[in-house]
Amino acid sequence: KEAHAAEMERSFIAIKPDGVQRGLIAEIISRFERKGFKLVAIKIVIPSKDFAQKHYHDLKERPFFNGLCDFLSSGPVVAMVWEGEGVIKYGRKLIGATDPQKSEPGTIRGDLAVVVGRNIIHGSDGPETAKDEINLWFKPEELTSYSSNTEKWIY
Ligand code: FUP
Repeated sequence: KEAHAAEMERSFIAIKPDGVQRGLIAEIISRFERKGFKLVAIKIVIPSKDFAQKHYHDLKERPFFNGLCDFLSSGPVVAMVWEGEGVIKYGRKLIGATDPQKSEPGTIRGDLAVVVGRNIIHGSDGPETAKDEINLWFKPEELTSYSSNTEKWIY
């Protein structure tokens, strides 16, 4: 079956400052890559607090919002866009439950994190948030579109 890159689903995935500081960039990228998803955008940035508040605007009424935004803007974040069939939902599966105490072993948070305030990775939770987050973090020209040789063996 032929897979057309232009129609493929995309998700925004970010390695938070704790994941970067702990040296988990390659480990996390590797899990998405080995699954068969395709990396179409990547950069490392230190978001401002204002930017972090925009990213987490849905959570602005929550008691942990301020601390969460301080944390996200405390250091470098690896911002990425991953592409593939079902990448939004399955990406969440790879990531695991929000609270690492409840994440299954085998998931990124289950294997690599301990507490909810330091859960190392973010992934879009649906098609609308994926679009919004990709638009917030990336300019259109930063998103690539390419076919890879392995795809004919994945799809
Ligand atoms: P998730 O989509 O799994 O990242 O979870 P949420 O969007 O619900 O939460 C976003 C971030 O808020 C989490 F990654 C960690 C933080 N958070 C807390 O610090 N305490 C909580 O009780 C819930 C979330």
